[in-house]
Amino acid sequence: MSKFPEGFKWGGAFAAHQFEGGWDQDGKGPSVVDVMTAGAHGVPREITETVESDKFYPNHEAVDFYNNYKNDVKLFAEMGLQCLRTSIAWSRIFPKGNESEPNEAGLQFYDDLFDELIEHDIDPVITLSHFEMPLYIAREYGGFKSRETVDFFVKFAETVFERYKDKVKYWMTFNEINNKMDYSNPIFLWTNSGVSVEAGENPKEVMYTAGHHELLASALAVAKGKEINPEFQIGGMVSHVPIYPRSSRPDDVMLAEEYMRHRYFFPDVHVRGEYPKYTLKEFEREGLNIPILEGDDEILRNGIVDYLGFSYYMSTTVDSQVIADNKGDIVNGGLPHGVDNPFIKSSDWGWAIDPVGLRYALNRLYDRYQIPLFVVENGFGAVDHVQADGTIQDDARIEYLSAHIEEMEKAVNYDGVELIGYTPWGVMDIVSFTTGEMKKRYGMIHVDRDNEGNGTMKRSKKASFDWYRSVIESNGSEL
Ligand code: BGP
Repeated sequence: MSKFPEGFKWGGAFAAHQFEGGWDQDGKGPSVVDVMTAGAHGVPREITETVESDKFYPNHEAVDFYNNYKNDVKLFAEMGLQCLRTSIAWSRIFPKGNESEPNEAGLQFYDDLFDELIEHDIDPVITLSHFEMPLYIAREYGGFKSRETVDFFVKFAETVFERYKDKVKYWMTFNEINNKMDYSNPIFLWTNSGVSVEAGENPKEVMYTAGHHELLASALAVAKGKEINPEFQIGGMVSHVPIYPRSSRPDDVMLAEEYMRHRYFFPDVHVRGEYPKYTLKEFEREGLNIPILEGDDEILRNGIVDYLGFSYYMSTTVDSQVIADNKGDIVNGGLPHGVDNPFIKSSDWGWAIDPVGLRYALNRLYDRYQIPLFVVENGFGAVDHVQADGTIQDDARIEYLSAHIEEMEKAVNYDGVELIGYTPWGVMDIVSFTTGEMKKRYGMIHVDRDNEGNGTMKRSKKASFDWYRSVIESNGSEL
């Protein structure tokens, strides 16, 4: 018995910079992540001025998908993937970002990759920008602080829409466009928008300025894409971390609600084509000066998305009392200063494991937007142990994923949520985004590569590989 609707898409998700490697191959320019060093437990990644020879940059080689894609696609096909979400590295196509002509070798790589996928009955699902802005634009123009970057992005979008119009149907504009709401962490503004906050600048104003430009860029790209191929389905993509009140104390409930606006602002504009009232009030209240020009409202209205893709890894919990005691500022940073939820366990990286939260997220988002949803990231980042015989028994990952799929099934069949598909994160081990480590693994395919860049890059199947294949084969009924 099939548990999911016919045509439901089972797949896997990646980002170019986390698995391709080949950072300077075939004319690719450096991107914002190419100057990010590796982190480790408790040691944040560093953004360096240029590439320094005595430092290790894990994304430079990543897991070398760029040179191995044919073999990897074979494995994805064996796993039964029906779609593969990845991004087109912007700086492969426009190495500096402001050229008048694209880099043909970069375009050819994605032509070859998409052909290979299609030949194996795997549909490419493409994110235009997944933390891969050309470094030059970030350094010379201040990334999305500047309105000129909108034009650079739209040109890039138009180029790839035109080139792959017969190969790709599902697109997303910006990956996790809303995670820069946590602007107190420089990594999010840098990777999301190519932006650094300079002395004397108001970080929140900088964040909303970059955000406004990205929302315009997204809307213009949607409109352009529809002109190029009306069959395109172009979505927004957000990170969704539901925020629970710690108690039934009305202040806790209201606090959670207010925090949730930080998650909702970007998708509200993507889907409704206009700024929500609560944000306009915030601008007014705090005297924020955001360069919204005449005509921008029309651009936003004309570029609303067809569906909403989102990542779901965890929930978080807030307590109004804790905030009051710490004199915490609820508008400083988008992600709340969460407190422990006694009903939920966490991963080794402190990410709350909450499958019911996925059903809750699907319901909240569907109630709010009434458009199809796509779970384009979900997964369990963990340390894997290779046994003496080379096998990896990743039962905790299987347990995590099956519990989330079960809740997703309830959202579809019981709650009536319209869901396009499910692409768990990093079905093959890749570089972790937040930590830059290889130690934090999501894959069902193991890659022999360590935190320092040692290893043979050999691929091998974990226990979850066969498990996921049978989930797909049975359309979600064998978990
Ligand atoms: C999301 C990003 C991904 C990604 C994932 C897991 O925020 O879209 O790029 O890597 O989180 O995060 P991490 O790799 O840090 O565990």
